[in-house]
Amino acid sequence: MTMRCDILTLFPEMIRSVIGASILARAQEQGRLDVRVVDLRDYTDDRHRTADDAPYGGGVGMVLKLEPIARAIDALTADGGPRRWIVTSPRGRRFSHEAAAEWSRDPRRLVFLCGHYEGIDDRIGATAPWEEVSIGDYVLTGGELAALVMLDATARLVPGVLGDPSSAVEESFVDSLLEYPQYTRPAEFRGLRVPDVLLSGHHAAIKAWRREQALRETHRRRPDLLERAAVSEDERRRLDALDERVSS
Ligand code: 6GU
Repeated sequence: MTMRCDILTLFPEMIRSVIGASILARAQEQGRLDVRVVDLRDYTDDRHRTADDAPYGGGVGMVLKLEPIARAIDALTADGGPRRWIVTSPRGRRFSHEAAAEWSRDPRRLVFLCGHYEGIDDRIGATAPWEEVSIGDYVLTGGELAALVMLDATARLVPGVLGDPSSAVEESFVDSLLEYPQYTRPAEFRGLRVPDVLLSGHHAAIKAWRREQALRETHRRRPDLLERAAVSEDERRRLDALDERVSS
């Protein structure tokens, strides 16, 4: 499988530099990922390559102009291939692991239009069936970082992108538990020891310890996740018992 996407941006170097300095570069070389970066300024028609302008009606900030985006879309869709249209916006629905998993299986090219908070001329709504997506409740200077976050989270779920097929693909948030703690060599450093059970070679004991740690860490840090997690009656009782010890 290959993830295909087009990223429409005013800062193409920002996108290229991040992809070039990450595992995504290898994924591109191996053909698992095919990212095209489109510089919206290439679709402007004035000497200054103007892609934004002051808002009608007044107010602060600049608004992304309609024409460069519409022309970039025309050039993009000349091949007629199916596409999924995503525009980054802090007012969009919240991006999540579930969205990443769904996008990673979508056979369409994903188009990411990197917006800016002051906005994009609202008439882009007529250019394609855009889905507005946000990465969280804070405001970025532009949608590039948001698009990169979504690209990265999605691409790592495409089979082969991470190399080892079983490697971490759907680790956290799928079963709604946080990860258990990890350790690597040395077994002791400045008196800090790795838990004995991990050095024991007893696979069943290690598995049970990891499960217990994942449950406890989730209970402590993100109790909201536990509500939809697959947790047995017995495990729930043990977690409740932890609370009683704390409050007494
Ligand atoms: Cl998708 N774009 C911008 N500009 N800011 C954001 C965002 C997106 N998500 C959270 N903040």
